[in-house]
Amino acid sequence: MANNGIGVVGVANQARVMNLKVGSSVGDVNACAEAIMYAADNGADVINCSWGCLGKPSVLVQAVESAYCFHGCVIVAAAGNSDHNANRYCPANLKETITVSATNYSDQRATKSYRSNWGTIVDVGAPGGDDWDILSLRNWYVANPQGRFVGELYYAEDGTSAAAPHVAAAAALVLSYRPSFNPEQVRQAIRKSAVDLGQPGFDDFFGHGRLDACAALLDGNPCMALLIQPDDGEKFIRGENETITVRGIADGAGFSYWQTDYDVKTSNWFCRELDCGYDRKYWYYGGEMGTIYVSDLEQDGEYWIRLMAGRTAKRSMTSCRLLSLRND
Ligand SMILES: [Ca+2]
Repeated sequence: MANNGIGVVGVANQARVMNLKVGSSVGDVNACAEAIMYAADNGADVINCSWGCLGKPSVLVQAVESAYCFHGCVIVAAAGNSDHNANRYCPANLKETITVSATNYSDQRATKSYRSNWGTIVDVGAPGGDDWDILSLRNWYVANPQGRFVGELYYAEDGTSAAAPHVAAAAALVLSYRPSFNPEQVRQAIRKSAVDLGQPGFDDFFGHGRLDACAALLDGNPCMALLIQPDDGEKFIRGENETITVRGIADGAGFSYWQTDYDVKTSNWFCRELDCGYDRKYWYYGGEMGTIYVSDLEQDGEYWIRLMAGRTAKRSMTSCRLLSLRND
């Protein structure tokens, strides 16, 4: 029961919860994949993954793709707490998942107990606490690290594992309000309504901003922008790769244009527009949206790519990816 002065309450407190155990202190990647499939097969609308592993194990990739494509599940993933690029961790690094970094009480990056992961793959930030200040139900197998038990039943936690469920719950609210939304529309509604923090516009740490669950319910027709190629963090080698093909999705009600551009990662602006020769007034669904010629990239290192899709420049959605170019 909410608002009775006892314990904690979730963001979507009327959502039904399916708990699936995939390990104790350490999970097994096959069990994680099986749990995702079990949840999808048994009607879960939203799947929260407050865990991750290195790389992109094929069993996880397949489970997430299947849950997303065939079951229409919204899948939320914690970015991780290692102060690394989140594109190293699965399922945060999969294009199907909504990837969540952690913010603190002051809408800043949490730094006291964990340092959230970051990167172009981050969709939004959400409250993840700082200095063990998110109250959660206690796991009975856990000892009492740093005295973090609160009373009999609760446990003080923080990190992106605490941040991701806020977004999963907001996704449940969006779906309860707009049941016809597909997972991509839910993601775009959450992104578009997020409160911009840090560097203006999309940035490496807060993604599109900090979750605003109430505002996420307001737009019934968000435009969609999603880059699907190249993969975030994909590496290209000068001499071996001559071109880099960009593909993505641009769609939505009232959609009127899309644009792709790129620039060196260190710059704040995306100033090199990709001229693809296609008509940008029409929606795209996985089509080619431009080609980057490696010979046009003067220096080796990291580059951003951005897709904007929308009704007007001020009301556009963006999707960003990172690529790296090497010389060997
Ligand atoms: Ca920002």
